[in-house]
Amino acid sequence: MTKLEKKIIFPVTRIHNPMLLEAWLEDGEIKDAFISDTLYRGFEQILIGRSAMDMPYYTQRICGICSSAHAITAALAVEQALGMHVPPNGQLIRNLILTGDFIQNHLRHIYLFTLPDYFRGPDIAPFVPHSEADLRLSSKEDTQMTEHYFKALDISRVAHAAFGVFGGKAPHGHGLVPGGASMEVDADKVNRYRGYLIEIMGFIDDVLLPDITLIMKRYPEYVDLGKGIGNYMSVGGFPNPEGSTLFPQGVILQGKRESFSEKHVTEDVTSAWYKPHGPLHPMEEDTVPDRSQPKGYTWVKSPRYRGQPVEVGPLARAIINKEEVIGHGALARTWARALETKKIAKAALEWLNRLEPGAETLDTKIGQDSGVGIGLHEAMRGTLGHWAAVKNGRVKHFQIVTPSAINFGARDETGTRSVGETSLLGLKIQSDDLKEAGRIIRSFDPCFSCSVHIIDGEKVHALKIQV
Ligand code: NFE
Ligand code: MG
Repeated sequence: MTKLEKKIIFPVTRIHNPMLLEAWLEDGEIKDAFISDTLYRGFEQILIGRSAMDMPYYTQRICGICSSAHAITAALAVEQALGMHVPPNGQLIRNLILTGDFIQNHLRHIYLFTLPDYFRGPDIAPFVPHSEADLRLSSKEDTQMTEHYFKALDISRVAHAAFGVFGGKAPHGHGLVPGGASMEVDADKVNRYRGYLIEIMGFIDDVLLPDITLIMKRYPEYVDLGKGIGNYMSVGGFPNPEGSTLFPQGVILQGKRESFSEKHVTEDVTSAWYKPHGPLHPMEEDTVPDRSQPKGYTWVKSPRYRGQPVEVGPLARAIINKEEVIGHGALARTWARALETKKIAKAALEWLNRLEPGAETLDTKIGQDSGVGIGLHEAMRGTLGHWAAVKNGRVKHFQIVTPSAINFGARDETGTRSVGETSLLGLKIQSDDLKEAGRIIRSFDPCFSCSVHIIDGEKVHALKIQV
């Protein structure tokens, strides 16, 4: 029998962050994979006892790249708990804040974190040292992709500026609060936002979509390599004032569609470093760290929907929305993310046109000072949920389930792997640095994010640094 060989990528992504992949290979094929978050943060405990009205501000600090997704989700939870209502203008402004944040996220993810796996940058920072494995673009295309990499940085900054028009600043804006949006609408803000959006839309059509098309042409097998398990979920998002939403809500389990109910969401901690409990609804569970758990290998819990792992993100949203998708693997996710960028930008132009200068954006009236609220909104990487109990205006219980936890949580009490771990099984590895696995994991846009070196887990020394 061949001995399994252990290989580690750490960290996996190209922003800061503590995501680790432990892959077990036999004859160059991944037989098993463990994905671990090596950092404990404890946000859910930090929130206890604080003013519910501050939740959009606190929870945004969970992350620098999906901050407004936490703001909206926390605001929804608090509004439900306290009986608050958002005026139509406030709803539109929130969508516009989120739009800026989604677009900067999608552009940065695609250009800064994904594409460097597929093209050769120049011999300057941040492209050196780089992996030479399996690069298929011509040198002219490499040069063009490098130019687009830097242009994408510029345009993602423009998207942040759009976020800032109604958010006050980015990331961690001030403009999205329980009851609506704190900024008023005037012609100057609308015009500034529109200018940013038009510049972004030009980049999407002229650069982003052709670039991903080229990558799919050169790496066709990656459109389907790294498939999930056929379970998809979206809780919806970007509501219009009359109630329809740009993003759909729904679930597909083993090919069958059903409507979403938050009652079916559970988390267990069998393989995570927490005080043990079986599958529990977020209103029932706690978060008690315990690094000594024998089966633990990560700080990420195991979110499940009706006991099953699901995939979330732009590809899941497209599938739930019955849009045609190009495949189900790594580059299909990236293509869905690119198309979604265009879809949101287009919708934002309409939201902008519907804003009413001078009309109310915020309603601070509260119905009661205690209650329970569930905020659900799609974030950049997929489904985000905040479950809150509020007593006398203060947070009594707060549980957050993030998209990266859903895609990459620990294996559960039945030993079932997340979609992220499963997507690597059977993958053939030819590179020294597990580039094939990196391409697949990064296609989910994991937010254990960040940089750049690969280590050998046995000898624990750096093998390679790549950007
Ligand atoms: Ni830090 Fe986030 C998103 C949330 S975590 S990026 O999108 O919520 O997956
Ligand atoms: Mg949580």
